[in-house]
Amino acid sequence: MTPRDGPGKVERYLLDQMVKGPIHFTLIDPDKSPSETAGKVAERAVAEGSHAILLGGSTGMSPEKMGAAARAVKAAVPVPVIIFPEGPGSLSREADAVLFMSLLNSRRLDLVVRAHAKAAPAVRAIGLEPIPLGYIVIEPGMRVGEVGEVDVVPRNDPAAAAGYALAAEYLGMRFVYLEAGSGAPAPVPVTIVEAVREVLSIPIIVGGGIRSAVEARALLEAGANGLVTGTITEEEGVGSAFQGILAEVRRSRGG
Ligand code: 1GP
Repeated sequence: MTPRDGPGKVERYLLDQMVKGPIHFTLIDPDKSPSETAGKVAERAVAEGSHAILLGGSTGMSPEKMGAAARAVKAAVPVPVIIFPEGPGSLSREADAVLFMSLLNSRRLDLVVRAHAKAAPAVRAIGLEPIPLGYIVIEPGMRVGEVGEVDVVPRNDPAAAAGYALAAEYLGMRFVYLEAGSGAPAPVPVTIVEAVREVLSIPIIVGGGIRSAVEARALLEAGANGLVTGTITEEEGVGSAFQGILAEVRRSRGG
């Protein structure tokens, strides 16, 4: 056995940033934003203070498409480029890391662990940094809730969310992601973020349906360590709503 070195470079960057205050991830879908657009969106998002770029979102991603997007984003910005996978087809050595995530409340065993057993050797072979993460889908869940055959955590059941999150921490996962689903009409309820914060010592990332500064502030005050937005830049680019959300993140960081 060779002892591992612990968290990799990207994970250490995220944790170092999170110690200073909450951070923001810009999610870009390489299917909707071809590489040139992806590079431009990333550049403008990072200029507003976004801390990392997540690449992912659609089903049927190819390593070529992911690779082209990762290359374009890396050429445009100095922050980490992290794959938010929908399956093994999302993996590309051009990115810096991959959210190595288990969809904890899925009824599909492959999404809880089996796809991971197939993907792990490839992740190792191409030298992608895996970031161990428990992914918990909260009502309504949108497309990931359907495709992922998820038993969504009801919006009025913070205890259920806290149970999944604590199980993730006890299983050794190093981040928890609370997901309302891309394009959700409302983000994860603050009561759920508060309940998870209460029991967890690892960072909480929250995404899905965050469209305004008011929503961002409420989630940050509830204890989110990271916010993810995707739809907003797809629909409006880096406009006033995005800037408002980033202003809240900066404010929470004391800047
Ligand atoms: C989706 O949580 C992310 O996985 C982002 O959601 O597209 O609603 O911002 P939005």
